[in-house]
Amino acid sequence: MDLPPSLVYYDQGEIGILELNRPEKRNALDDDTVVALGAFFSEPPAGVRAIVLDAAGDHFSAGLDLSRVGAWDAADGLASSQRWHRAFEALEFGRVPVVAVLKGAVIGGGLELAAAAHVRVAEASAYFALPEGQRGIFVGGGGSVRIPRLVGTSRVMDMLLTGRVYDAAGAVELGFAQYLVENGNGRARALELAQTIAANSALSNFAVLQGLPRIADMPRAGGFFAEAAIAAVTQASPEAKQRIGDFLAKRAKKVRP
Ligand code: 1HE
Repeated sequence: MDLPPSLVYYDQGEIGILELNRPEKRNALDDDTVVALGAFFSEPPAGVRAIVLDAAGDHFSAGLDLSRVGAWDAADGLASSQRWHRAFEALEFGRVPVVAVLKGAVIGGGLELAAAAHVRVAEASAYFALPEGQRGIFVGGGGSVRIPRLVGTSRVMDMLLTGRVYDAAGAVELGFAQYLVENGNGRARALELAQTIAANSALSNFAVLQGLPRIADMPRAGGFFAEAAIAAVTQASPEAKQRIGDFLAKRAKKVRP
């Protein structure tokens, strides 16, 4: 796989691990990295059923690489933002569920990247901010679309206007991430979650990734119809027949608290 030095990929069987790898710049995201993320998630490695998105160093990502912005005119800024959009759409609407490990700075474009992942695990060190207002810019990586869907428009309004920073516990309570773990435990927890996800039917996971966010954007009638169509396709699959048969024959795990 052809990746820039700012990204490292390896797999552990069915679980892929993709690391942001520019810790000396706090994993600030330049366009090469963003384009490579898009290419990677457009065609994830064959055989991989879930991916853990982690980062080298103490910080997930300090967001947009601000050292590049000085040379941009409006056309460059538009092209860059749309590059981010394509890349993160490839992640969010990809074939493979992605579990992100968040620690240290989850800032600006770093939070936008995290918001495109499907499950987020926050270590206690993680902090979440959108300092765009202070930098004289606006979110450009899909943040105004995705982050309000996680935590509500009023919180994003406040973060952008006042630079408010949420710590990990507060962030998890509000929905920036779904899991809170102690420092150093994020990778292990994410791998555990990825393995659980990988054990699902691939068709169910695909239906969740493709269906859930789109249905959330639809009017009710369209949403119900889309849900019924996806439900019908999954229920008709041989794997569903097998899994449901296993439960009825008492061969499958029960749901326990
Ligand atoms: C960077 C970046 C960056 C660090 N672009 N180079 N994002 C921000 O406004 C966040 C800016 N960064 C920070 O507030 C801090 O760097 C951190 C809190 C993340 C980390 O602090 P610290 O003390 O650990 O590190 P540092 O010394 O500030 O940074 C280490 C190096 O990384 C340093 O470079 P050096 O050559 O002096 O060693 C920093 O300049 C560099 N660095 N962050 C470029 N972001 C699609 S639109 C999205 C819009 C946004 O993302 S806006 C938010 C941008």
